[in-house]
Amino acid sequence: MRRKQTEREMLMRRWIGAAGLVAALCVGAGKGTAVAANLVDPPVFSSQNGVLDIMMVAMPQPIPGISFTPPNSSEIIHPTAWVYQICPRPASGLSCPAGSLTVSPYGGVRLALQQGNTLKIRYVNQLPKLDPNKLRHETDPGEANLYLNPSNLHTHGLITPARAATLSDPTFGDFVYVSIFNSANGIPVPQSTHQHGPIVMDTVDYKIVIPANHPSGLFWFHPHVHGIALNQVVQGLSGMITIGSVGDNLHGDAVNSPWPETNVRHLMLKEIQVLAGGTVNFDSGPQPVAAGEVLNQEDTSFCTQFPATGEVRQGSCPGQDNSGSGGSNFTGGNWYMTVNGQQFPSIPVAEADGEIWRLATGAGSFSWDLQLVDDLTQNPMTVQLIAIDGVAVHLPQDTSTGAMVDMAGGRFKVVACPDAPVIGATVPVCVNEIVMMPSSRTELWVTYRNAEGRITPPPAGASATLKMVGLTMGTGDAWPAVDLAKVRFNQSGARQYTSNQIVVGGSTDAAGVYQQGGIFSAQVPGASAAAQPAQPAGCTPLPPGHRRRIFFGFSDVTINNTFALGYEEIDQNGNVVPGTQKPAPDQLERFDPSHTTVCLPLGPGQTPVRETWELVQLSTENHNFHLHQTRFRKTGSNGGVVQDNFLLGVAVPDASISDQVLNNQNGVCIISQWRSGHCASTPTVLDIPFAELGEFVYHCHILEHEDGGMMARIQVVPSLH
Ligand SMILES: [Cu+2]
Repeated sequence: MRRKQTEREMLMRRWIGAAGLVAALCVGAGKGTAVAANLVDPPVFSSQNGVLDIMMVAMPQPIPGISFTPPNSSEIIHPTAWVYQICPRPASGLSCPAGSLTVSPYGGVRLALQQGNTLKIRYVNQLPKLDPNKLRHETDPGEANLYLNPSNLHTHGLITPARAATLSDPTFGDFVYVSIFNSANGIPVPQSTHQHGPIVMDTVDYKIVIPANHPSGLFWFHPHVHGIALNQVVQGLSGMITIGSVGDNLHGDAVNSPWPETNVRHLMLKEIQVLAGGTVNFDSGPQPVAAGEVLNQEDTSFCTQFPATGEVRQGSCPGQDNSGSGGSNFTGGNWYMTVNGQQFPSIPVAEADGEIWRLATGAGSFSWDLQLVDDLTQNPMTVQLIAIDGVAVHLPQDTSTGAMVDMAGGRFKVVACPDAPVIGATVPVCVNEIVMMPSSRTELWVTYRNAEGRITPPPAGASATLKMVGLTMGTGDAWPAVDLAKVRFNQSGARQYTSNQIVVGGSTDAAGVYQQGGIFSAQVPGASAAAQPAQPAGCTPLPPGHRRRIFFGFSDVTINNTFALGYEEIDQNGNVVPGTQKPAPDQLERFDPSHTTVCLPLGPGQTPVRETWELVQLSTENHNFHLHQTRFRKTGSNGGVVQDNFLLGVAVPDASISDQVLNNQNGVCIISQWRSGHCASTPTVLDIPFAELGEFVYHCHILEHEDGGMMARIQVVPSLH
């Protein structure tokens, strides 16, 4: 049974834990075999006296937790990931000193912040130069420098300004348009079109102030340079951020006990394709690859989607030969799926009251469909859903099961919560299957439950397998099934927390952020009319009753990989406002960083603005919608499910245009076909508050699609009044 720790003890132990992780992984790697080690939480960097001041060096490093043996070889290869090496910021220089305060785990770290803190990061790019023939977007407009491997940082889900550096303040806020180049790779050539924004050599200082009224929750960070975000995230660059603590959004019995704060796990799911050698097909044609090389421009058909009869996949699936259908031969390679950088770890659940699991994904394009399958019955176990995308799932008691699923965009399968009466006018949400598209976060109460979902002491030897059960994205990618971890329920002793549901909700929950003083209600800090002497042309408030409509599809339906977005404004009667269509009527466009699609001022007195957006799917492949610097909810779900990525359904073209769809791998309609009823697709309608200034983006978070152009620029400016 795990010893309970006070918060103070946990703070003191965090650095020790960081050093311990590195040591544990090295022991396993030294034996040259996969070790079923217990899952270790990511190393934690906590703010001190209101500030977290660190250096993050993006750099290559072998993955100790993955031991790959190529075919016909006894050699053990630890594939090279790109990791963030992190340390407290040194007094000078651009490298972290050797020692226990410096960590660089492939599995990622957690930056633990509190409301009102300042996150200061000296970000250093030491990533290697790339082979242009192994990149997808080298010939796209403005992407000629991508082989130099520029990077930057986005703090996903944080509600903070998207601030560029100025002469008076050389630090950046959460600003994705800056590109940081490693000078060792050569000097980038400025582009005449599609220039991303500032080019900076080697290092940038970020200063991200967490508002005092920022919601508590689980967030994450990753690079966001358009055209190469997929490659960098897939090769390992991501980590977690937490604001506040789990208990901030729990109440009832839960806060009167040291549990659950002391029984929290953080699980970062990552996946990486490792090649056996030979040749692999890239957009440029077949290219030689080395044994152990990482394929960061992922091929979704690397493995068969489901294992053959009797095949066991523990943390990886074997590469298959696709050469018969014109693809690559991945035989001998492995696609690894890890938790905190560990391949198929054990997770002992020993606390009588169970544990809170906070899951994040460091995925580029990969979507997980997760179940915790009881090894004895082979049935998915019931867990209580605590939060999604860092927001407590606090639903009114009259919320129907169907409404829950609808509000959440089909992100989980709801089942009964036995013996869990309504407490405090909220209903618990129990689930036994969870879909996590790229950028999703999910928080769960995991404790042993029997086949009926009832909490009960586990029988001796009870265990379950955390499984990715396989997921197909409409007519798009088919992601493979792989077992991720073994969970052992060794729970004993008396329960201290005796309720059968955790009551979620708190001052910063879905409803709290809109109340007086909440981040979507209070005046926006730092905004003033004086700071904005003139509005950008056309930057006016959306008239009352009007909506913005975003189309998800292709800029050219005859060509694959031209992912794009369309835009129009519609009036209170649902009619298109003439002249608002971008780039033009019936057209979609690929991301152009020099082109602002949406601009809006804050409300009178520099207050947050709420808008209604409609998302229209034109593809028969799923996408998910993400908008920086805020979060959103489906209209009609007041106080309900709030999130920062939303799974879009798929378009259903009718027979008159099905040939066109069949001829296209991903399937897509054009806007006029949707208008004329030949492409059935119900808009997703979102209520979106804007409470931060700056220039940022909205996009599909499947990074293959984002890099391909399914992204657009948005700007929020101060009000003139
Ligand atoms: Cu997409």
